[in-house]
Amino acid sequence: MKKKVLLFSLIVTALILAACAPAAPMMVATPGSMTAKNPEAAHMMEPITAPNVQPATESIGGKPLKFRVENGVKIFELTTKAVQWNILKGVTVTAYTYNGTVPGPLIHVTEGDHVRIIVKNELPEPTTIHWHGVEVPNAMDGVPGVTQDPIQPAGTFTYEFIAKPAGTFMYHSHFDGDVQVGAGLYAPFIIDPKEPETNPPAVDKVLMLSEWRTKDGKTYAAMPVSGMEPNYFTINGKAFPSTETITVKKGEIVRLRLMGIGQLIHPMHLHGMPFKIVATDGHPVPEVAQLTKDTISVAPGERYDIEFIATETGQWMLHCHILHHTTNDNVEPGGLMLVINVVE
Ligand SMILES: [Cu+2]
Repeated sequence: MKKKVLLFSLIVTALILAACAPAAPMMVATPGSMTAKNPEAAHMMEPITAPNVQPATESIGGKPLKFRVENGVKIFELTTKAVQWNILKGVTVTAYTYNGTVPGPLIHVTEGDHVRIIVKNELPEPTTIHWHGVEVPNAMDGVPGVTQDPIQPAGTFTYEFIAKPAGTFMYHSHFDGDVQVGAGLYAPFIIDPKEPETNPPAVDKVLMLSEWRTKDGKTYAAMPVSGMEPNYFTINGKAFPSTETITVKKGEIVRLRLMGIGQLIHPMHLHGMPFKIVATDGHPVPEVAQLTKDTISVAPGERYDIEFIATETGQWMLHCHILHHTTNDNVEPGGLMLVINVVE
């Protein structure tokens, strides 16, 4: 009798467990993801397009964004829009931008500043902005479907927060990020410390690393996916030799703020002079812990502030050491290279 009861309870337990288990794996959407418009092709496979895309009116991205002050609040205005962006002589991409440039304009503030950023969306699709690494209130974090509704085409949204901590940060789209960020919706965000630096570098540059895919006059969001691989690689929206040459006087301190905003890792190598890693992801590295290196791998989302003294005159290369990334559409030299010109 006892055996029968035991067998019966075992069967009941098994039935309950079977009923509770899901019949098929649950589909969990990535926050902010969007269903492909064309079920035959994932959204990332579609070219970047927008009606009446015009050539960019500016040729250099990442310039400081002007602001106005009202009642102690620094007010910045951003407009997301598509433009034709030149990455190299004879090579133009269709880019999604902040204010018409790649990268978008630099937001440069001081720790503790009250900032308000008014975003107007002139893209043909929704968007949001995430303040990458900045310690913002949750409602300002820019994740569609989680912390806010997407900003619809022709819509606006106002972000407001106290800028903290001091350091090297970025802002970028968080809506269809695999497409929109690759298409150009990224920019630097620098928060200076409240106490000015005692020995600021003579040269202080942001270098945002990213990738592009352009074929037959169409632009696609580059990604490490078969058929979507990049064929151009850019520093601040430009491929070598269209990248900026950084000129510095012998003996001066150079700070480079490397930012990985593409979808590939880039081991950036400096010729001629070693550097120290003085900040990681915006946070200062104590002096005793600062590694001396000549190559630093910058992964997507990471920032490294590196500093060196320009001790040797000459034209010194800074380039990615995945050497395919120093090509333009498979032709060397190109891509992630720039010259640091140390003069007397
Ligand atoms: Cu690389």
